[in-house]
Amino acid sequence: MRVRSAWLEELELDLVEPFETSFGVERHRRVLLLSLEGSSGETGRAECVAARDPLYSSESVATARWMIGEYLLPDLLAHDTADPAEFLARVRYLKGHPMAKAAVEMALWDLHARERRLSLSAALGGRRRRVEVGVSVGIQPSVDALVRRVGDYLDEGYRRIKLKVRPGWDSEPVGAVRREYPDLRIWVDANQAYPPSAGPAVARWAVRTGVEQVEQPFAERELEAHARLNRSRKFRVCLDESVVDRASLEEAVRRKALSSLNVKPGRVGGLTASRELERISAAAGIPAWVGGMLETGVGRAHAVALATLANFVLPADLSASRRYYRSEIITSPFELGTGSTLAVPRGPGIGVELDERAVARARRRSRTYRATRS
Ligand code: OSB
Ligand code: MG
Repeated sequence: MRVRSAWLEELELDLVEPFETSFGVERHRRVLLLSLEGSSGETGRAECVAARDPLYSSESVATARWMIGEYLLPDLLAHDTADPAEFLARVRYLKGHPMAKAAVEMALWDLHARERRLSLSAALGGRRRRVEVGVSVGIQPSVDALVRRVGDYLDEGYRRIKLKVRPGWDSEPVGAVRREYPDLRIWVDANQAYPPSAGPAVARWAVRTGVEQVEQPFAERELEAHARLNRSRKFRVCLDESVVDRASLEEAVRRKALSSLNVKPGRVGGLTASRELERISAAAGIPAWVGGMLETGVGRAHAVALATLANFVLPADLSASRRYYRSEIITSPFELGTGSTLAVPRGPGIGVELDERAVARARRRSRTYRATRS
């Protein structure tokens, strides 16, 4: 592949409602949207999942814009690149910044698949035509509001609900949802908010309220605390932030710190890394699922394609477009289908096209980069 030019746009999009987690509230998202035009005339796209502030991870929109613009695109535009893996190998000397690298790598996957007239799912080796999904519900102003919100999502057809929790917002709201919906599959996600000493209390309310899975209750490095909680075996312990690459997953497996794995392609450095994590989790007998970072339709299309791989057996955090933004930036928004599923786009690459008017309305800055070699 030869990338002839690239453009990096920064969009501002309003969420349909605030999304509150243990680390903060998001009302809008700044999204970096990257387009790579190949000498073939095809264009590959991806978005960067970094948020405006470094609360969920150390990266931010500003650090990703800098990394992509100052290092990754100049490298890409100065070389021919056989495939995304070759690009990754070339930028390995640059430390860290997996979200920035993922944006470029994923746009290359889209371009590569489009040039080969393959859907991204097929290019990755995926099999499913629909992927099962759930919905992630933020912390609400009151327990009543939460129960109502969950009810609305169930009416829309979601069958698995993930509740964001933190100390002070856990056993009571989760218990209230359980009382209202005795058979519901309830997962919880704390985004590292509990100290290891809270493990026994977390286990007690999780069992009492019939929680199926507890995601990332403790800090990223607290593998031992996760392993201790995982011994209860009455619910799965899922790792999200703790797994950043192959080595961290292998260590977590060795220490029995997880019984479920959340793979977010935009967080772990892209689709090549995600596929590797899928393979390792499969070999270890650990069920995996694809997580979300409030992506637009572009990032959602990448994630949906990834979720067609064999070991993504648990429902993904990839909901319908209307759950996220007031205005979607793709022409065919994702809709929830029967059995709480999203259809996998069949067209070349990520299989979705930009709604240029919506992008123009959301655009706050934009920069073009051109090939430097002859
Ligand atoms: O921890 O899974 C998380 C969103 C932003 C940052 C972290 C997380 C999330 C979600 C959103 O839970 C899931 C989605 O995109 O639907
Ligand atoms: Mg999470």
